[in-house]
Amino acid sequence: GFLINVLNHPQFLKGECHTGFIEENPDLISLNHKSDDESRILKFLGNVVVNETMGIKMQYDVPKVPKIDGISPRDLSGTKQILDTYGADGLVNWIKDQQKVLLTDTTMRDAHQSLMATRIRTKDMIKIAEATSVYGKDFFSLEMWGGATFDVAYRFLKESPWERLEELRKRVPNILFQMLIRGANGVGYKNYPDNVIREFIKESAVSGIDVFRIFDSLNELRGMEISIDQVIKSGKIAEACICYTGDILDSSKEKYNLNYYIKLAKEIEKTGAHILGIKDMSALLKPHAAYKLISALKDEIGIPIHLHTHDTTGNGGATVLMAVEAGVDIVDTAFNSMSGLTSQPAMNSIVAALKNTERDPGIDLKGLQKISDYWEAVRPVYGKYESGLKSGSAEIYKYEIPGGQYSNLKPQVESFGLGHKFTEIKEMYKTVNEMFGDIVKVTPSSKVVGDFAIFMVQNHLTSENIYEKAEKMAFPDSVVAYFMGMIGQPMGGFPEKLQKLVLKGEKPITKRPGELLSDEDFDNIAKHLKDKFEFEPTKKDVLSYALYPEVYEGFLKFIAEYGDLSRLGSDVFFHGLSEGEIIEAAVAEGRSLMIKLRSMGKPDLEGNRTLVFEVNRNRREIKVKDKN
Ligand code: 3PY
Ligand code: ZN
Repeated sequence: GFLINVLNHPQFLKGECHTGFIEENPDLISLNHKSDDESRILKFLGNVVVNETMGIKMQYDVPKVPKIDGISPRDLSGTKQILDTYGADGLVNWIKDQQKVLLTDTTMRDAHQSLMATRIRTKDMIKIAEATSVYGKDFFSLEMWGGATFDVAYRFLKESPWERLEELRKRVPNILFQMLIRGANGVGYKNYPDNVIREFIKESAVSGIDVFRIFDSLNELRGMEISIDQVIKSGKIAEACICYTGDILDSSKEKYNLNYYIKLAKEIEKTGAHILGIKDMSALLKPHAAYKLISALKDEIGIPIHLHTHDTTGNGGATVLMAVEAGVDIVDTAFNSMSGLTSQPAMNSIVAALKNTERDPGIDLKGLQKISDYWEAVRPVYGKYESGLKSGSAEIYKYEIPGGQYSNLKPQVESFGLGHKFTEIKEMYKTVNEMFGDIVKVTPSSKVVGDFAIFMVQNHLTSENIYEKAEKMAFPDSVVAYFMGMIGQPMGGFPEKLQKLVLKGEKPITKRPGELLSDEDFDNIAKHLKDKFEFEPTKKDVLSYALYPEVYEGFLKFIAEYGDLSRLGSDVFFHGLSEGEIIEAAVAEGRSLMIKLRSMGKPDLEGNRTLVFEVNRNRREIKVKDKN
């Protein structure tokens, strides 16, 4: 350890070692690492206990991992082998040859993004990965990356999304991995320079992503073109989306009618995209509209169609079945215990419904049940992130709020002290959409509308009084960026009067933002990280910083302070331990500590509490500041 540490030290690598080098860098001595692990984890646990749980913790069952009966995922041949052997075009041809409807499981991405604020940790995914590769061997793909998972992994879970991808890839060699990328907004909330998008796609492909579902939050083709081009160049599958909004069954709504979608789909096909995605993020695609839309698209385009919807209204299953009837090639579903409400429609139920029909997906239900049972047992640990929604809501047709945003809006609204005004904010979301000229609402345009709605309610603004009352007010950053044209141009343009009010004299852009943003200097980022955090950053580290500078630095600081907690059980990570409880804390590869919380003292005059632990039977005392 010691020699390796010295050899990898940035100062050593730069040839800056003088005689005081080792004294100045005590962290080099790996003997210290052992006790460091211990102090860091106690500091983390102490903080959870004192400032979050007060030592009160429910009992959580350990989720049972189903046996795979001696089957090795390595021996299975699935869609991944088709892509790797025959290439993107070969895979597309294979899709077209299928009579059955193909399934994507979204459990590890959109399902938990939409049900529990994206909080599922890598550890809980890895445990079920091999069983998923066996019992889900006939899936088209697993959507398990992208969207909000990248940000949340670093920001809240303090783990690397790249490691998640790579660890899952090792365990699931047979099924295509799919991610959601927001076109020029990457996995973020703003447009990034073109070279960031290109390098991010390249690196994601190398780490294991096969299918890139690409969309633009305003349905602008030019916001997707760089991504589509790079995915094709990387030899992977480009699934480009139309984001569905409005209601094609309602002839009084003219802006987003059937012709609008057909025109967009044809343009998408011309880009060379392999698959057309229909992204129904807010569950607005009613069952008969799905039939109408997909039947029409099947007549108009030749590439396969992949439907993504949510069950927010309770009609999601019906929408999927009508789409299947109309000839859709692939549909998104989630294991039953992770489905429904703001998540995707229920996979097991859809598989059962299609048994003995022409488009039977041909998947064994007993195996699916085992995986679903696992996730059911995982969920309680994440209970505090669930929305509390108990039933589907037909109101969503009126509000047009995406699944992920809907479940997140309540806590967001509460954090502004406006919890009692939730209904008012939903109404305002609708009003803001009208003020904006009726736009497509999906990350990040949905966030702009949400931020604006909260701002309006907070400041007692209405669509009438805003032009006078808000003349001197600074609008939220996301709103200013939107009206500057920094996430693109909405169909029909910006409402001029509102744009002037928000921009206060600044001149908006009409070009594609990527044409104006200068390329990111990756070498400069690498140097910055190396100097500040004293490690050799990889391309992935540099990209993480390029996408989320503050979040990524926060992650590095957290790891330095508390250690790598990715191996810790989720019950301990989220709920600490109760007085008297003994836990086994895995702190490093092959290294665990037996930790018991013996007692928690009362706050002293400075507000510190003394916690007494036992670590591998040795008494350890620490002081933790009580922030309450
Ligand atoms: C995302 O962009 O994360 C979404 O899931 C949008 O629907
Ligand atoms: Zn979605």
